[in-house]
Amino acid sequence: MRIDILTVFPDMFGPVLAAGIVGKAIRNRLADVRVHDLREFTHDRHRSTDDSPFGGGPGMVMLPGPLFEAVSSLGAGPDAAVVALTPQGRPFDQRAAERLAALERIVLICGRYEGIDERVIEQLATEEISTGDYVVSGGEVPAMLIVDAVVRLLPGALGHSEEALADDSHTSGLLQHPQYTRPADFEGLPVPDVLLSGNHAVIAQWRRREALRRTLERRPDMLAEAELSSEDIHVLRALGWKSPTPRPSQEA
Ligand code: 9D3
Repeated sequence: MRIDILTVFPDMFGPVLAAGIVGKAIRNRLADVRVHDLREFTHDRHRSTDDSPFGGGPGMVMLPGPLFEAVSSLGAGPDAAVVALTPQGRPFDQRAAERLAALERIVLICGRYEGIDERVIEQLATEEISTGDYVVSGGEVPAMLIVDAVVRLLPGALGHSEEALADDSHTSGLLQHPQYTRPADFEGLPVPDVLLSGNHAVIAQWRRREALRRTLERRPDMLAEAELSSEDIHVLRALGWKSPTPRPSQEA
């Protein structure tokens, strides 16, 4: 897969693209990630990438010129996703990562300033994505997040032991249980006894219960979609879960 990133801060990406699973996938040529400085597609003396908004108001808006020229220069075909990263986009999730990972090419346009000229969104972008409901300074960190989530899904990107874990959390639909490693007593803080018992059935039962407990506590919304056994539902009810029942509709 090839990923092109358009940004006014190309220097932000180096270490992120070199480290860990993403770095390895790039070195192994599973992913070809290219970062492009938008200033290379300007022609004025100041190499401007932004200007004031028509209609007035605070802040600056990304110019369409450099973005149109940059996307044009990439020669991406009709199957490529051209993603504008903006706070107005659809929220990014694992399903979106899977969809993008199935493509041969994606282009990530990193928004900066108060926003991107809407003609870029309408004419150039095939979709608009936000990584979540918080404010960051631009689309660069969101782009890194998307590259990471997508590249690790490429066939061969994960090692065998990582692959074994890939069916976790967001695929099984529950949060992960707590993890512990040595020492069994860290400065008076013990590991739960059950994990030292060697009884794998009891350990599995404890972990499932902890996963259910945490999911109920932190992400009760996930329980509606999770694959739950009747034993799971028993445990959840004992923990105070009120399974959402369909509401009688008020329509005629
Ligand atoms: C004044 C209103 N602000 C919107 C909440 C303006 C604004 C904030 C932050 C405009 C741009 C930005 C920069 N952020 C992004 O470009 C961005 C982003 C984000 O802030 N959160 C989550 N995902 C993304 S993707 C791009």
